[in-house]
Amino acid sequence: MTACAPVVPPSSGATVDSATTASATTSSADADGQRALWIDAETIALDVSGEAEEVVLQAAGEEYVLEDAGAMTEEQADAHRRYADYATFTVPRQLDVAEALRGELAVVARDGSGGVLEATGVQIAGVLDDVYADAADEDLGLTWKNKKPELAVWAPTARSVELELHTTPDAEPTVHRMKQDKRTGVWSVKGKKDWEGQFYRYRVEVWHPETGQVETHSVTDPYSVSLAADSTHSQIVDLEDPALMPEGWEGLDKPAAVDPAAAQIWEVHVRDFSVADETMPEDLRGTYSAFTESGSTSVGHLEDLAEAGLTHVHLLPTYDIATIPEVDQAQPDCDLTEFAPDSPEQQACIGEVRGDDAFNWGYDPLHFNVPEGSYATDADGAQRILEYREMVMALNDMGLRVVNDVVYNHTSGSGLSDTSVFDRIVPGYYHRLDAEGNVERSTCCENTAPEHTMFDKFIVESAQLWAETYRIDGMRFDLMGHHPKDNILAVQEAVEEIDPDFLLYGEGWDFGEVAGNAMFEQASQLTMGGTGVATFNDRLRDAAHGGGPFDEDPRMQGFGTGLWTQDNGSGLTGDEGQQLDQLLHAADLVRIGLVGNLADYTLTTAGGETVPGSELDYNGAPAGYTEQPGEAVTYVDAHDNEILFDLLAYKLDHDVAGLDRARMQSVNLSLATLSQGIGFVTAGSELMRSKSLDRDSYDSGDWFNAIRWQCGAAEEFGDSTNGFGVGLPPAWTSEAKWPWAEETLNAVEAPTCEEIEFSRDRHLEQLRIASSTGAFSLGTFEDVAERVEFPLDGAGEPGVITMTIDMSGLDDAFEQVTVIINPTPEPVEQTVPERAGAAMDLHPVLQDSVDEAFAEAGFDAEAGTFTAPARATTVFVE
Ligand SMILES: [Ca+2]
Ligand SMILES: [Ca+2]
Repeated sequence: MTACAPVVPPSSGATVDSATTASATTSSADADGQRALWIDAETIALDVSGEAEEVVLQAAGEEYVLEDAGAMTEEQADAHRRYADYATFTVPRQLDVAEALRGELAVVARDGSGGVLEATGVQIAGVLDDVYADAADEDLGLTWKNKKPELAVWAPTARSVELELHTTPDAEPTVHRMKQDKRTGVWSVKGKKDWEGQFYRYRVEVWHPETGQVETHSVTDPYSVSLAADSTHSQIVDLEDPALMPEGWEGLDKPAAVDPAAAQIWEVHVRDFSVADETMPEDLRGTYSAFTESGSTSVGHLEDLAEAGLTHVHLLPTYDIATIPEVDQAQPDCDLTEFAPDSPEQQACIGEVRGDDAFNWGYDPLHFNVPEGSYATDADGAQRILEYREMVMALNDMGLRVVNDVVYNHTSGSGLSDTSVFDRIVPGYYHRLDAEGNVERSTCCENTAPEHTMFDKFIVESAQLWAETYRIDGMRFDLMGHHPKDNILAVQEAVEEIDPDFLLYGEGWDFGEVAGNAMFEQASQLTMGGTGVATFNDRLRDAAHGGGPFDEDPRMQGFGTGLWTQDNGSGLTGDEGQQLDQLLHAADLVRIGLVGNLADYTLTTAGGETVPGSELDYNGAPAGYTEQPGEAVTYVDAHDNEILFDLLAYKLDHDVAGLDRARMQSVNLSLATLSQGIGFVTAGSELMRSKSLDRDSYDSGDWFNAIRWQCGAAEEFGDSTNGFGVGLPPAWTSEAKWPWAEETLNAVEAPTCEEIEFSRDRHLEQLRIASSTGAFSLGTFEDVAERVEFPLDGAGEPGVITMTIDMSGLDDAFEQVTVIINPTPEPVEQTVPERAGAAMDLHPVLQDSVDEAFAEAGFDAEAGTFTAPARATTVFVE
């Protein structure tokens, strides 16, 4: 559920100088926290009950008596839902609001005898949005006019802002005045032609609540488009410069549009993709440029996937990341290949250097509009821009569209920290504060506030920049439920102007301070239906797995892991009767998942009830919540939590071995690939990729993360075929699971190279089946409701799903499609009387399957009986 992990500050490559000067201002005796909210130019809200006789604002060394304005208006209460019961007070007209906002503020409430009831600081986001509303229409960051750069930064509370210009990052800067527009709070400077290529920072003098003092610091530009290595300085670069565009970029033929319901996504980390590929030139391993190396094993595999029907490559974060040093990266100081499969040594050795090594997932944004430098062959400056575009172009040329994982819901730092960019320019504005004035951290990190005008604007413009200047084809919003729905819809409108087929999806989880629409209407699973923005579908995922990602004991079984049909002896699922009940409910959840979790799709449950998806229970929430099938991202694994092979290692009975383990991999992946929703698979699961049971590999180094392309033959990566048994998973995320990990690493064998090839071939077959017909991407609620049926409902063989798709009149490929999903250890017969007399055949792809078990598949036309092999998804067509 959480997409990010605790951030380890980089020990090298601090981004900016720390505060250089500070001067005391008038201080308000004993004021603590920031519990007063200045919500618009005239109004301050405060949690005081009736006994306050006098409430005053202390600003600029003066005290102003506030007039009691009673309860919040309805509009105010809606805009500030968490504080709807606060009292409001009117700010006197003689107060110079702009001036007051440049210094320390305190609100003091006193009772009738002068006793202090409350003395606290003031949150100012609301008043800034009101007073400087016009800033929303300004161009910020770097713009070019007649080949001359202009720089603009919004800093309404700053006392001064100057531009420090450096010919190189190490050179002494020349300092240039910036002019403030008092109406918008924007400071700007017009540059000369020869500023191009130079480096800069803003020298900001601003009162900061963290120290209660005026601080002067040099800060990079949040709107940076290029950076020096390790993000020490922003760089003045024209993204339209032809030197930063690969040959053919302007005339690039984008792949044809794909309906979301037909999208097949492969989620990959830039470094994992190629760092262990020995056929990749060494200097390109782990880089953007690796994707351009046709002829390498990794790219050849991607070409095979594309040819079979993969449509999108989803890249884990590629904006400027705070936690990967871009130069001088540390290496583990030991021979990782020499330790035992269940040893704690590997993770211990990686743990020593993990803060400084080249690996992190990257859920710790530093600059949102610049590609990360460590993935470029030269981290210093604009080379990364060119190489990023070359990557996009290479993927597009394979017919693959590119999706960026974007993490606007938090930043790496806030306050005065070295990784704080926004908050050193407009302190207290860009992050979401709690009632005390502390930054909310429910995302794991410093939660941002997209509900504030200027961060909403930033996100929309950032998305536009990636869509327009990097020509990406989609975005995945990390913890999208932490954004207002309006913010995501504004992004959608903006990117669709650039590309009407831009794909948008995100994590629509509902938790933290925003949960239940507590602050605004969120962009969550239950609110995004009908928008065309998809959300990850945890319902099918959990039903297939059994249990949930946060179980203490990882052995709980589900639909795809042997529940009831091959018990693993963990004792977690009760007696046989209880197991059967759980299995039947899990199968119901998988069925609604196969149709894209449509709220209004009607199905008959195992209990015999006929209900719409919205009334099927998922842990107390509605299982069905979408309006259109393409609004569900259907998946059984992702970068978060155990990868599929490891999940199966924990959950499947240990006796499942050899090809049967590969078959279980494929039958689970088929749930994503052959669903009506968006199909989503994490890279390498088709190759039985393992992370040695690591459930959160965000900082586990290349060793636990890399895709092992040479099946145990890449020297530096040891002899594990797939990454299984390369040590106990890292203690910093997985130590609590070590007892089970140790047992599992010893009891389960890593797959053979032949089994891995088998798994890959089976996945390619399933992609080919999905792309051979429109049957698995009908695209609309109406077609799905009319054409997809589960004729045996919950009443067939327990743990087996039979699905029919009526394609008459829809495509040239087939009239009828019947799918038997059978993760059980036995072959099954499923009789569908309606199909009696039909001429159903095994799908042509399966007639040539690498799995000889499909030879046993068959159809008895007289009775309408399908025979399907064990541990397989069998597709019949007419
Ligand atoms: Ca970086
Ligand atoms: Ca690291």
